[in-house]
Amino acid sequence: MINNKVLSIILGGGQGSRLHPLTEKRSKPAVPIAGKYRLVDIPISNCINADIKRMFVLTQFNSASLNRHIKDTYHFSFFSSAFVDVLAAEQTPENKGWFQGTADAVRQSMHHFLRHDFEYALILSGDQLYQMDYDKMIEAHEKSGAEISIATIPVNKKDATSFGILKANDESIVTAFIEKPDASLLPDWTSEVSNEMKNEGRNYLASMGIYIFNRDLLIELMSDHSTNDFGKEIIPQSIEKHKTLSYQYEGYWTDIGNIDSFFEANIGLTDDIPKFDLYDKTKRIYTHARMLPTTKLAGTILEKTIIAEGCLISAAKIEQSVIGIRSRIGKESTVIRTYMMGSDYYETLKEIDDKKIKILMGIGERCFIKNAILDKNCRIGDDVRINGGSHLSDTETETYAIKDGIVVIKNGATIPNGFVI
Ligand code: ADQ
Ligand code: ADP
Repeated sequence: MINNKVLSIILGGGQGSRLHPLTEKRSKPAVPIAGKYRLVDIPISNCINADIKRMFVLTQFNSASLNRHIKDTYHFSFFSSAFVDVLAAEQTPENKGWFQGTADAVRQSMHHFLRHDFEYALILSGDQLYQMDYDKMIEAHEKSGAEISIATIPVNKKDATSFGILKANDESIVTAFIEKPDASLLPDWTSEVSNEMKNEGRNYLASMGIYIFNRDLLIELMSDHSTNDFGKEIIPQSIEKHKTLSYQYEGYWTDIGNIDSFFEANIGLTDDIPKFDLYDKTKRIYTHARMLPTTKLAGTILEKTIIAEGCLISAAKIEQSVIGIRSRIGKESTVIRTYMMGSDYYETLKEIDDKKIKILMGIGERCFIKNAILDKNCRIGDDVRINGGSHLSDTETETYAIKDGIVVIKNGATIPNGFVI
């Protein structure tokens, strides 16, 4: 079977802080999405759905929540060769402990990969929301006789400057590549695309940062220590020397590497027909099976909202929001366009009755919360008003940050009664 030839390498995030403050206490793959999942569940589930069952997750540091999540979620049979292993940057005398870039992350971990039999390395990003059949890409790679394949997607002019843009010939072989071109260069980089894409103004072929490398070529490329990054160095330097296939994809795919795109991707799940389909049983997204009780609601008007398991909700109204596991929301509160990640545990009735906890986990009573992300285990007091939007400028305090008008309440932060943002 083709997929036994594949080893998957998931790039779990660099030193970059684009998702800060969500990555303040955890590594990027562990960031919670869609109310009950973690970012890393997306590429892992896509691999499992394609029957690729050997995966490495490369991360800058081994956060407790990432390890616990992987250990508690992905159990494979004792008789299976399947595994998900987390590899963190290791500090050595020559290396100060960070991966210098995506290629450096792969290079430093090569000795782990080479212990396994594989013909193709499938390199994936850890911060994208999409459901893709990797098997079809692997088949196309094998059939073309290419040494490298890049998954590509048509994008519009506005987005083109944030991606690697390429050109391909009639056989879909890549003939030119430029990483994140300056807007002034764009006129030279348009491609022939389908009428549907043309009508949407998507005339540029972008790299999705998803690559297949033949094993021998990857070993050769990684032995050159002068390169640190796939997009900036390896891909542009390779296309002339090694046959590189553009595998075009036109389904839903979005980069969720910054607060704004992360927020919109989550809120997008509340659309009538979300572009990312969590309800397609042929493309399941897996996560930790927590055995939580059902959600209990009392007197709440709900409009376009998704609510995960184990919540206790007495809010007045929740609109266009994603409410994560074990969330508690008090009476007469209103929550609009908000991603509440939920809590890692419940406070016991005894703790609550003893009045030892001044502000309970979750959202208190009579609050108004709009355009916000509430990280896990937050404590929002009573009568709190958080009104995110473009009228707010970027700022950061000990308990919250504002980025692009979105108010992010930090993990475990307490917002006192009556506080206004
Ligand atoms: P970017 O997403 O800007 O562009 P990069 O920051 O290198 O590229 O991230 C790629 C993936 O690797 C992300 O998932 C990131 O979290 C992870 N990553 C980054 N540095 C890492 C490190 N040191 N260790 C481990 N993981 C790391 C890339 C390509 C573009 C392409 C876009 C598509 O360079 O050509 O268009 O992806 O999103
Ligand atoms: P997830 O997959 O999101 O980590 P879990 O349902 O596994 O979700 O819960 C998260 C973790 O929180 C569990 O490992 C649980 O042991 C831990 N936890 C439970 N009670 C507490 C507590 N009082 N304080 C901090 N963490 C706790």
